[in-house]
Amino acid sequence: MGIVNVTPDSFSDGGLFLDPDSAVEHGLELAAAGAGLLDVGGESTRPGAEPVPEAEELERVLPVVGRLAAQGHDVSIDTTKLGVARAALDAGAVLVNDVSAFRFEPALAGLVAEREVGCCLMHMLGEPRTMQSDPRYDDVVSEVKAFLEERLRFAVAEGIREERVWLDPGIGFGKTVEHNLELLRRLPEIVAIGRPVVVGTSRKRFLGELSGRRSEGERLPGTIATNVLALERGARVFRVHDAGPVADALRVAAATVAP
Ligand code: PMM
Repeated sequence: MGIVNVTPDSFSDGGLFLDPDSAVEHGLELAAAGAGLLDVGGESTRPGAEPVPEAEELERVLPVVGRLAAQGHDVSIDTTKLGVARAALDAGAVLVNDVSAFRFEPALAGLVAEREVGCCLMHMLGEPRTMQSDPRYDDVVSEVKAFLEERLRFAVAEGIREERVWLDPGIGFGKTVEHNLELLRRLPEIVAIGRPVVVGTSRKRFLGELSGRRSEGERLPGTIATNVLALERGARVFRVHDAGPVADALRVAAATVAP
């Protein structure tokens, strides 16, 4: 899953692909480098980020989704908003990536059911504005797992076929470095839910803290290490900025993992 952030303020690539032409070009590069799904987002979810009005988010993402889908690429829409998801599906997106797992707009589940598309449901503690202020858990893995199981039940109750649901522990979303590491170490417990698991470690701050790499662009080795280990522990979808190098690493790693 290649990341196409059409935002002025995402933590590692904010502002780089804000105009549709450069976002589309970037999406095409990610696809050529090995991304099988292009994740287009118009609202930053970095810690402390303020929500973006729906009209603005639509203006950012719609032309990009439409053009990438029209060129035959599978596109997911990274949004928590019903109106944005609906317009993106109309424009050809095939999956809704909702970092709130239908908590912010429960009616999104009905839309996904009705359109018979896929969805990715992610764990986040609270909301982006406040999630990193002293996150606490008794046992982060059991709590994230229980949350994802509950959201999966909700999705199915709303009419979404279970086979269409991916689950994501939400690395960095209301988690300390140690919480992220615990989730990655015990990823098989999340995989045991029985749905494809998505991981998003790409360039994230905890990699910087572990490696001493302050600049996001220097965190590719940490990104590769965590994605390869996540693959070995059962993850099946890898949300990344650097599709080429990560795809190479995953291809080689996959060849050494028992099928
Ligand atoms: N991370 C970000 C945004 N969307 N979606 C999923 N499913 N999983 C993630 O880990 C995730 C996400 C934040 O990263 P970005 O600002 O680089 O897109």
